[in-house]
Amino acid sequence: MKTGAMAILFKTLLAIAGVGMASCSAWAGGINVTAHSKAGDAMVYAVPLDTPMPALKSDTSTVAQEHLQFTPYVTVLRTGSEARFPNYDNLDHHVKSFSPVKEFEIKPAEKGAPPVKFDKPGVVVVYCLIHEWMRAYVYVVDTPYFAKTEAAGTVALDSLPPGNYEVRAWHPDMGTIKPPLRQTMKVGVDGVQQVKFDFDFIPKKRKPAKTS
Ligand SMILES: [Cu+2]
Repeated sequence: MKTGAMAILFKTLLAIAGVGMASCSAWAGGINVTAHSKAGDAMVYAVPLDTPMPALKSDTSTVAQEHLQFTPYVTVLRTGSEARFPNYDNLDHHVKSFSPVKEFEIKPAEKGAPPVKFDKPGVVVVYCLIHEWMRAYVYVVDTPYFAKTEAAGTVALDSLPPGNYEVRAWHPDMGTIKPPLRQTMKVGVDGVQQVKFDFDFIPKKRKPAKTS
């Protein structure tokens, strides 16, 4: 079915427009990123090639189990960060990842389970062993500069220090084997950058949350 979707070459255009914000500060050029595509939930991240990486901020993400779905569907976080998986439903869920990047399990009885630390980069697929349709993606990246496209296809990466970056884009529908699309770009203190990514698939429509 994936090959079926591939047969129709659907060019999803992800355009990244960098707009310098030289007035903000001397060191942080910063860029605004705009993605024009039907691929919501695409992850876009910029890996600095020649500027030092800022220190890791302790920042805990939340992937809730709510209305028999994981919310959000995709989460991007920096290597070394943590995520909680609270259950907001009045019934049991059984959270499980088999991914080599981070294998973990939160059993139904574990209320208030501690956050899970993601210490390796890569894709983590999270399932519920009770409700087979429930699925979430945690995408762990070695950079603090990341964002996720909204349903409308827009995304913003702010405060990139000037320098050279490898900008990468990945979407859950690419599967866990395919590497992200990548391009290098130079970010200055001003000026406009354009990066385009062509996804050669149609993003799948996800089923709405179940209510019973
Ligand atoms: Cu469940």
